[in-house]
Amino acid sequence: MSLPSKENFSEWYHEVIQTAEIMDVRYPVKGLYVWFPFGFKIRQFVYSKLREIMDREHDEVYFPALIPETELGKEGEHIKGFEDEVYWITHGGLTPLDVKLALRPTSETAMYPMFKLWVRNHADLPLKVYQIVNTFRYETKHTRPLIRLREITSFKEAHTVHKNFEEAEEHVKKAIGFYKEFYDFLAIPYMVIRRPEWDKFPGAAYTIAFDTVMPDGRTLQIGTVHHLADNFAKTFEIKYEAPNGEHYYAHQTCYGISERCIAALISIHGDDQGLVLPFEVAPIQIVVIPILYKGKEEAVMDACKKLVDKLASFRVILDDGEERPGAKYYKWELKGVPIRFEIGPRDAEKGVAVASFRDEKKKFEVSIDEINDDLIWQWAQIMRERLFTSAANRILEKIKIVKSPDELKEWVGKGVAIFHLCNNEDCGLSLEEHGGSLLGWFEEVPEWINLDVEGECIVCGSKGKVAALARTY
Ligand code: A5A
Repeated sequence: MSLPSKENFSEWYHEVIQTAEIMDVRYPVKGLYVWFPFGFKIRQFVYSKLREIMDREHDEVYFPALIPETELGKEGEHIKGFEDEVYWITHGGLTPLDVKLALRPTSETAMYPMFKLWVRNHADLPLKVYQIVNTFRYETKHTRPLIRLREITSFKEAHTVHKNFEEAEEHVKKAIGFYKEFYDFLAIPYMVIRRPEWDKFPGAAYTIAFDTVMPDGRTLQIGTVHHLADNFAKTFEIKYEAPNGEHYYAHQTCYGISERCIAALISIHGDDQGLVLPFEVAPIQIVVIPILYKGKEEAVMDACKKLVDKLASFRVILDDGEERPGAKYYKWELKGVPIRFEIGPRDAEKGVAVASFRDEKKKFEVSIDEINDDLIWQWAQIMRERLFTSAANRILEKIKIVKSPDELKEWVGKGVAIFHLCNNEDCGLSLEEHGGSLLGWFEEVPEWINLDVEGECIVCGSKGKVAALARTY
């Protein structure tokens, strides 16, 4: 069975998730999905990179999944933002609970009462922790596997505590750097955008988001970094004693990434044949396919085995099954195997293999003697750069610089509109009337978008900065 064309992105996505065995969407609860073994392996490789980045500066922790109503409700803005989305546990068996327990929608209110106990003195700061856990949100917008879940299974949330606003702000910049490194590794182009006031994280001073552009022109928020100032510290009494003996409220940050990173990975690099995965995160990195002809089997199999032995440090498969080569190509293309080698009788004689990369259909010959780890890693690096460039080029087709609200109105629905906008709320809100959401203002305009930073607000003509508006997932 072949996949729908990626032109019909929504159908393509739904099919590829199921047939490439990422998620089984047949679980009988809305918004909850099952990871297949193959999908879970992708998750493992993607998240081990995220862990590696986090482990450099954070300690990993684990906080409980249940939060008492009394804690969840303490920070006014926070609970206002989440009250529609919380799942409640009201009973233990048949006994009603004295205090209702929330299934964590995120863990500020699980962690911060404990941070109050952990932070006493300036020497306890900065405190930097993270956890990778499941969280629950009763989402009312259309649910989709990996994109909008009611059980987010792979929620990486980091929480930090600092002496003052400035130090927390320095850390916000660092967190943005961590996320850039992560998405560069996945070859996913992103925009780093400061959300407007009305769209910041409930309880935050400000929110900076990573947005990418999906093949249908809608954006996907693939991570957020929040400066919490001392809002939660005041609520949860997180104070420290300074060297001068005075007590001060701490300032905090938090930042999160979910399995949306895998949704982006699949959607942005995939094609009509299926997954296209960067080498490092592919569960199978290399496949070797013998092209067998009667009487010449042994020489071909020997050459294949020799090659597979040389590639022992990678996740490599020798596919010597009964299927025809075409069926094998099809199967491994669907799974996104980055490098394929074929060896037929004449190749075996010459001591070469025919190589091809998943993202390029070109085949080329390479001498088996010349294949080694360095060469493969070189290819992996080149492939990542190629994936990034072609993703950025496709995304650019979905981005338009607009010079007026009318032009914006024309374009919304097709993709992302980029323009200059002042910081007057009315100007931003007036644009949302044309459909789509104001994503906010670029923290820095990425090189691949190539646009002047200064300009006049397309609504009122006063001084503006580069902003974006799009329909979002
Ligand atoms: N505590 C902070 C970090 C927090 O919860 N931030 S957040 O609400 O913005 O979520 C972090 C990231 O999780 C979002 O940027 C988004 O990429 C992802 N996310 C949020 N809701 C989701 C959902 N229902 N399904 C999948 N991913 C989701």
